[in-house]
Amino acid sequence: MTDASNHPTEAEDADDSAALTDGIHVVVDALRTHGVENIYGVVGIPITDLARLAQKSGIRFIGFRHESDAGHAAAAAGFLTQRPGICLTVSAPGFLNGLVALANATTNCFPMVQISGSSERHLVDLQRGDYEEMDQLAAARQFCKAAYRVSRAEDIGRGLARAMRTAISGRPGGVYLDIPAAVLGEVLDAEKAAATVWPLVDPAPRQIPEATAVDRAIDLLATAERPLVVLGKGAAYAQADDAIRDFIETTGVPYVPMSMAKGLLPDDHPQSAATARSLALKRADVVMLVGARLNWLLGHGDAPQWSPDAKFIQVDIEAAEMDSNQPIAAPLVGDIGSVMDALVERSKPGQITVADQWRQELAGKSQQNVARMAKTLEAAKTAHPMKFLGALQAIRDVLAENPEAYIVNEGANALDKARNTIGMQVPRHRLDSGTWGVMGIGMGYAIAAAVETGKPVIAVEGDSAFGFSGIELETICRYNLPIVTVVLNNSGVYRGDEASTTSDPAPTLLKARHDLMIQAFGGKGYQATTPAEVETMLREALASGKPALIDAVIDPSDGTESGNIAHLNPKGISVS
Ligand code: ADP
Ligand code: TPW
Repeated sequence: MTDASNHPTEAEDADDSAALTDGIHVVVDALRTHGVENIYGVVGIPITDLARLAQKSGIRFIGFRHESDAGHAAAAAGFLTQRPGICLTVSAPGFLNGLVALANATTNCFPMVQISGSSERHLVDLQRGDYEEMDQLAAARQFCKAAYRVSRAEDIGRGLARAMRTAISGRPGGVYLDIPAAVLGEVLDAEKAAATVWPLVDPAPRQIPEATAVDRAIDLLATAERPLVVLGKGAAYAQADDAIRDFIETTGVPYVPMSMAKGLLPDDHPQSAATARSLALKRADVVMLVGARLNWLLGHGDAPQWSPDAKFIQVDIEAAEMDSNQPIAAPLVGDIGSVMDALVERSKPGQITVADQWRQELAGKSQQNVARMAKTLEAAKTAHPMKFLGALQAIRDVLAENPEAYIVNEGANALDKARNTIGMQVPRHRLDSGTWGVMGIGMGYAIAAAVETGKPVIAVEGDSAFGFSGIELETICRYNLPIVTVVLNNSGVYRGDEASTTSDPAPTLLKARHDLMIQAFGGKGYQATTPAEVETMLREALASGKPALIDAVIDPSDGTESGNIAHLNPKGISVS
């Protein structure tokens, strides 16, 4: 109905606006339909209103200082929840900053979706020099599991459905979703738009292994004299904790956990061969890999780290992973929960046994290693200046009082030593540098762990590692998250006692007061010079439930270059 002057009446005005929507609204609708609770990102053109609307609709938007950190947070959220973590970035530089995290998530098999705004297609494609111009889709493709672009607002629902399903199904990974500014601004009929958004049915279906494949693996394990299970972070991700424990305990097979699989069974479990790891790998004759790849972290399965006669069983959702390094005698393709259930169901009682001799061999070596380590640990408790192991034992003891707390860990020595010193009691409570050995995950992972679980987090950081994401202390304080960052400060990338050969300083670090950094943002800063101080301060900081940072001053001469992986440095002509 119109009035005499042919202008719409007020009622018609209201009807019209109710009947229209735009790309931004459809994106938020789709995110809500997929049950997204948190978005990690950095705002700017063209996604600021998208972040605002998401927040208004009840989704929590965690605004970061750098997209790489936001991306790492989304990846960690994916690992912890089995739902793709969402990272939102602006065009070109913001997109590229996020891409490191998307690639890292893909490498680690964590489900995540990076949604990025992008500039005007008709300008980008002719390289006419638009604001933040870049062919983002082409750039992203090689760094993630899949990359998609939505070119019409009516395809937003489809694009999100496709991105979410791809990220989470099969081997999880990172997916890129490009949404040009023009699509975000496109106006469309609200009713028609609503029909373009749909939820996913069974996005990560169980994948049941073939009975013959299960029997083949059981038969091989039954012939083993020295069987071994290796648990990887895929096993942690799978959330099949009971099935894994059931299989390990009913068969009695010893196991070693990869770093992020620690806590799947408590680290003091009698079947853990972690303290006899080298011997276990070298002597095992049948090895069952559960959600762990035979990549560099496991010496590619090669001798002499492994027995040249070892036979491998591999449990993995990705069929193409089989034989990537060693012949796999018994591939078990399926999801870990279904495979472990099938193994328990199909093995006859007593069919898989473990000889006392093997158990004793491992236990003997373990006792030897633990006794030798005990002396080093004891000495570190009183050493001054403080050693890594002094501070780490203090953290270990406080964590034992707070097993629900999450550990995030990066650095070189700070990573190797913390992994071995800090025992985990609970599954999926340790997040670290992972498959790439990447620095910079620290604050992002810590923020995601706190946001997704509401539980306290202890970020154990090398001082160099911390610097990659340290500015996110501001984010931690802004959202008042229960994160205690402990900087193991030996004033160096690796060691801190390197002298310069020129007038410029050595390429390491200053003796810095990281505790003052958090004070700038309103958090609590501590400086600790003894293990006893680390312990008291950490206990107090955790109890407060508020952001804190402990700068733990470590002997600059403690630690080695590259930590445990110094052998990977190329050997040419000596520089020193
Ligand atoms: P780690 O570094 O701890 O050894 P990796 O990252 O190398 O572990 O291996 C993880 C493996 O787990 C990947 O090959 C991945 O395909 C697999 N995976 C992830 N989720 C599942 C699942 N639900 N079921 C089976 N395999 C899975
Ligand atoms: C994105 C190379 C590996 S470990 C490390 C660097 C720079 C820091 C080691 O010093 P830190 O630890 O953290 O003080 P510590 O305990 O040994 O003193 N850039 C990226 N990733 C990696 N892995 C590097 C550089 C590196």
